[in-house]
Amino acid sequence: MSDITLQVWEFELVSHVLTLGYAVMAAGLLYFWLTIRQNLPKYRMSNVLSVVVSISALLLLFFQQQSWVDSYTPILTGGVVTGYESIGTFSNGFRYLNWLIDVPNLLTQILFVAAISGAAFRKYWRDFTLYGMLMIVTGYVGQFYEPGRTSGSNVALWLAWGGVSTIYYVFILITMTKVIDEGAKNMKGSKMVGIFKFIKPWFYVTWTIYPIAYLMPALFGADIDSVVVVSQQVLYTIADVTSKIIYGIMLNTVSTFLSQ
Ligand code: RET
Repeated sequence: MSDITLQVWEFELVSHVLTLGYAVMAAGLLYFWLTIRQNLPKYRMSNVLSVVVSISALLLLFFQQQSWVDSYTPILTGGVVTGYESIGTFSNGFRYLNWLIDVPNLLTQILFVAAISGAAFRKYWRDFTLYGMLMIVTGYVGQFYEPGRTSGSNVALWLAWGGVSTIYYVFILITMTKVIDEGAKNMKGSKMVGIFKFIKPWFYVTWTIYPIAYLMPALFGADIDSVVVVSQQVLYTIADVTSKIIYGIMLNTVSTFLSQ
């Protein structure tokens, strides 16, 4: 990325948000692990997948925070820190690779709680994995062309790869809608249907934060500046907490209740 100067609060905000992010992942990890036995064996795989997702995100956010701190150096004016200047490359590339693990797991875990099995399970699992991986890999390629990078930036290619990625994202939304409708039918009459159905709008909103963060350079002008970098980190972290941990808590609440 090009040279960026951050205000002190901007540098600190991102550092704090990333730290909060990995602390939440650690808490989530323990919660999903410790509550696993409150679920019937047929639901437990959902908790196992939440544990896998939490640990991979915990590591990612931890290293993302370290990389953030290493990528900026304080600007001193008369011995006082008045801002931060970029010295290294801080990129979101690691995040995309983390999603490669987490996205298929997040999509698969709901199949256990929705009580989908047999051939239907295999079909949904295959579609989720395929669309998820293609969405991320094409988005990963696209982010190399993000406007404002010192080299390689190309707006047309950035939008084109982002557009291809969005097609797979729409397939995921359609498949998830079917899964939630089917799962709600399977638990008809239970008090948990309301929470389970609420996962649908929750999923739409929290997952859509990711493409919005991708588009930040378009919303704030082509030059990468501090607003883009800072807002991306804050948005991605909010999306991580809501799409992994809060989603997992909703699924765990439903499956624990259904296990009684
Ligand atoms: C990209 C590229 C631009 C277009 C779209 C994207 C969608 C990303 C999504 C990511 C979800 C990630 C999750 C991670 C959890 O660990 C790749 C930003 C549509 C939806 C849920």
